[in-house]
Amino acid sequence: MKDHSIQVKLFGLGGAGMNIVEAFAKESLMPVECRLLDTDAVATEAVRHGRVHLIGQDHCRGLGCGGDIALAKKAIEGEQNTIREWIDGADVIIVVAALGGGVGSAFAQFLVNLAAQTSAITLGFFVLPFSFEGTRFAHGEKLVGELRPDMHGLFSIPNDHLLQEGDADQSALSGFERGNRWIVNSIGALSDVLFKKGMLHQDLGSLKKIFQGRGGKAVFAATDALECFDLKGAAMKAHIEAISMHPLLHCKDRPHYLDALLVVIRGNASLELTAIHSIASQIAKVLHFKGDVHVAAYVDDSLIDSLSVNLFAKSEIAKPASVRSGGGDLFSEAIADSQTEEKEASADREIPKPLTVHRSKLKKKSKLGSDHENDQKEFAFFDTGANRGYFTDTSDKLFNGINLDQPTYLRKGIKIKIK
Ligand SMILES: Nc1nc2c(ncn2[C@@H]2O[C@H](COP(=O)(O)OP(=O)(O)OP(=O)(O)O)[C@@H](O)[C@H]2O)c(=O)[nH]1
Ligand SMILES: [Mg+2]
Repeated sequence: MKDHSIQVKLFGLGGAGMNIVEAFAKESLMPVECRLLDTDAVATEAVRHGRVHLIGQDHCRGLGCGGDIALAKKAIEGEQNTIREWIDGADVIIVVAALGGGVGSAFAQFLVNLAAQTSAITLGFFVLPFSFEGTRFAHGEKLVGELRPDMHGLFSIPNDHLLQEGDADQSALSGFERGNRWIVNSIGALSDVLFKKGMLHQDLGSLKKIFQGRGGKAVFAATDALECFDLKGAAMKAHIEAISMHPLLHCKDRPHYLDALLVVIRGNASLELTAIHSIASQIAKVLHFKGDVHVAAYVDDSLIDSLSVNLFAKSEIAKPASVRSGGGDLFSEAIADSQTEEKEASADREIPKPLTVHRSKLKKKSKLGSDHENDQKEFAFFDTGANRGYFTDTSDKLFNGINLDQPTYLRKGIKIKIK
C-alpha cells in the first residue's frame, strides 16, 4: 500500500450516481471515502454500502425532486457548510452523477463549484440520458459544457453508447449496468494508482501531471476483465481491439489531439512486462498519441485468468467549451434553461455553438503574427477529425513541374468567353 494519508473523496449524486458509487463501495478495498446523496428517501433507504445522506428534507420531505433542478438546488444550498467539511483536505474529489435529471444536475453543479475553490484534483464521471429522453439529454449536454472549465477531468458517458454495444433486445437496466461497470472499473483503476504498489508504478503526482489544469477534454475507456490465458497471442490482440473499439473513444466530441495518456493494466501474477509494454504501445498507436504514456500495472489476484485495461486521456484545450455568461451563480443559467427547455433544446440543435480549438491549432495560427488574433472567437468544426479549415502545408503541390494548385484554365491558358 502507498501513502494512506492521501484523501480521495467520492460522491454519488442522485439515482444514477448513487447506483454507481454504491457498486464501487461494495467491491473496493481501497480507503476511498464514498458518500451518496439524494433527496429521495426510497432511494437512500435502499443503499447498503457507503455513507448515505438524505438531503433537503425541509424542501423535498424525502420525496425526491422529480427532475426539478430548481428544487434540487434549494435542497443542496442549505448543506453548503457540511459539504465544505466533507471535501476539506481532499487530494482528489470524484463526482459521479447523471446530468439531465434534477438531483444529479443540481448537486453536481453545487459540489463542483465548491471543489473548484480547493486545490484538489476534481474529476467527474457524468452519465448523459438517452437522446430519446429529449430535453433531459439536451440539458445534460449543456451542463457538461458548463462544468468542464471547473474540472481537471470531466468524463461523459452518453447512455446512447450503451445501446450501440448491447443486443437489440437488451433491457435499459442491462445497458445501465454496462455503463455503470465502466465507471466503477475506472474509479477502481484510479484508486489502485493512488493507493497500491504496482509492478509499474504511478501515483498522485502522475495524476496531477496528467490532469494538470482545469478545463480541457478528457476521455476514458475500460474493458471488462476478458479471459486471457495467453498474453502473447490472440487474447492480447482481443484486448487491444476491445479497448480501441470502445464506444467512449468514438464519441462525436472525442478530443482529436491528446496531451496525456494513462494506461492502467491489472492482471494476475503471471502478467509479463512485455505484455504490458505491448498493450500500452498499441493503445498509444491506435489513439495516435506520440507523447510519453503513463503506464501503471497491478497484480490483482481476483483476476485469475483475465486482464483488465483502463485508459484515461486528456486534451488541454486553449479555451473552455462554453463561455459562462456573467460568471456568477452556476445555477442561474441552468434554472432559466429548465424553464425554457423546449426552446433551448431546439436552438441548441440548430445553431452550432462556438467550440474550442486545441492549442496546437492556435500555435499554428499565432505564427502568422497577427496582432489581432485574440480579437475574434475561435471556432472549430464539430467533426474535428476531418480537419476542415486547418492546413498543415500551404506550399505549392508540384507534379512533373506542373503546379497543381493553379486552376487548370490558368495553367492551360484557356480563355473563357464572357457573353
Ligand atoms: N448509466 C446509467 N444511467 C442511469 C441510471 N439511472 C438513471 N440513469 C439515467 O440518468 C438520468 C437521470 O436519472 P437519475 O439519476 O435517476 O435522476 P436524479 O439525478 O435522481 O434526478 P431526479 O430526476 O430529480 O430524480 C435518467 O434519465 C437515465 O437516463 C443508471 O444506473 N445508470
Ligand atoms: Mg432521482
